[in-house]
Amino acid sequence: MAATAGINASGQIVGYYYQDTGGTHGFLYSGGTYTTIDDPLATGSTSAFGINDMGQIVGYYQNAIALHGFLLTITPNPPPPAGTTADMILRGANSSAYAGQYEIYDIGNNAILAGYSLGQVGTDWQFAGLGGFFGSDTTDMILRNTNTGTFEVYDISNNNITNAAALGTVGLNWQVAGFADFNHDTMTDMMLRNNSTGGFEVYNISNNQITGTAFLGTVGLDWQVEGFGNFSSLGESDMLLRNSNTGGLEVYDIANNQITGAAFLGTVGLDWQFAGVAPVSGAGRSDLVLRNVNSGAFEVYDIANNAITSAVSLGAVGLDWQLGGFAVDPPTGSAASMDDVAQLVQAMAGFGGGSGGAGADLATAALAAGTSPQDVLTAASIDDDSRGP
Ligand SMILES: [Ca+2]
Repeated sequence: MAATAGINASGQIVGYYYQDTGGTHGFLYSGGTYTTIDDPLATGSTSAFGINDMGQIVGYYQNAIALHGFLLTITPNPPPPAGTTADMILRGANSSAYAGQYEIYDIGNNAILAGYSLGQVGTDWQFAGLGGFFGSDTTDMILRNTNTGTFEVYDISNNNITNAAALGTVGLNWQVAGFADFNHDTMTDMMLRNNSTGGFEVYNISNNQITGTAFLGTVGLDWQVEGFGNFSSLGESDMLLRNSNTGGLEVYDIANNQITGAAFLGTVGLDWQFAGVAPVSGAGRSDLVLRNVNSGAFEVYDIANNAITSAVSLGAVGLDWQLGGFAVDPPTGSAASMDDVAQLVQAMAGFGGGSGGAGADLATAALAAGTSPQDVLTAASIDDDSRGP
C-alpha cells in the first residue's frame, strides 16, 4: 500500500509505500512518474512527509541507531549537452530490477553523450512510440496500458518529463501501426490498425490532445505495415505495406488524413526482410532498406515518385548482429526537416517492441525461399482482391 503525505503548488506529491519485506520507501510523484526516495544512509525505512513549492522534500529515514530527519532538494536533469542530435529512450524490462523505469540518452557524433533517469511508470504501461506531440521537440513519449488500451503522452523537454496527459482509450484490437505527421500540421500523429479487419485509423494529436480521427480504409491483413516516409516525393508521410505471402511492396500516399493514391513497387523475395526507412541515398530521402535473413546482406531501394529508382547493395554484416534501427543524422540537417522528423519518429517507434512500430510485423512475416532483390525492378502483377481501400 501507499500513502500520500504532501503536495505543493506544482502538483508534485510525496508520500511513502510499504514493501513486502517490511519497512517503507519514500516516493515523489511528479509529471506523471514516480521516483523512489531512499535516503542513502538508511538501513531501514525512508518516508517523505512534505514538499514545498521550491521542490524541497522533508521526511525521515531509519538506520541501526534511530530515526533521523532529512531534507532533499530535487534537482532536475541538466539539458542535453552541445552536439546532441538524437535521443534514445530505454525502458527497464518487467522481469528486471528496473521494471517500468525509463532512461533517456543524448546522442551525437555517433556517441552517447549523456544519460539520465526519467522516472518510473507502472509496469502495465508499454512503450508505444516517440514523436512531437507537444511543443517543438520530437522526444515526447506515448505509453499504452496493456490492460485497458488507454494512451498517455509524456512530454519530455531538456531530459525531464514535464507533463503527462491522458489521450483516451482505444480498444486493444486496435494496434499501433506507427507515427508520422499525416495532416501536415507539424505535430506527430498516430496510426492504429484493427487486427481483425485490417482497417486503418489516423488519430491526429496536437498539444497532448487527440484533435481528430479519420478512417483511411481497410487493407487485407496479409498486407503488413513496413514503415512511413516521403515515398511520393510530395513531402507527405506515406505508408509502405508488404504482402506477407508474396513479398510485394505497395505504397499508399497519404495527404490530409486521406489515402490519395496507391502504387505497386514490385516484389522482393521474403528472405529479404524489412530493416528500415532512412535517407540512405541523400538527405531528405525516404529509402527502404531490406536485409537478407540468410546472408545478413543489406540492400537499399531508393524510392522517389512512388517508384523504386535503383537498388544498391550496402554489403553484408554477420547475422550475429541484429538490427537496432535507423535514425536521421543529423536530424535537422536538411531543408526537408519535417520529413526527417517523421523518419526519425518512425525509426524510434521501431524500438517499441511487441506493441507497435514497424518492428511489430517482423515477427509474423512468413519466411520462404525467395527471389533475388533485383527482381523488384521488374514489374510484377499482383492480385488486387485483398487490398483496398
Ligand atoms: Ca499532425
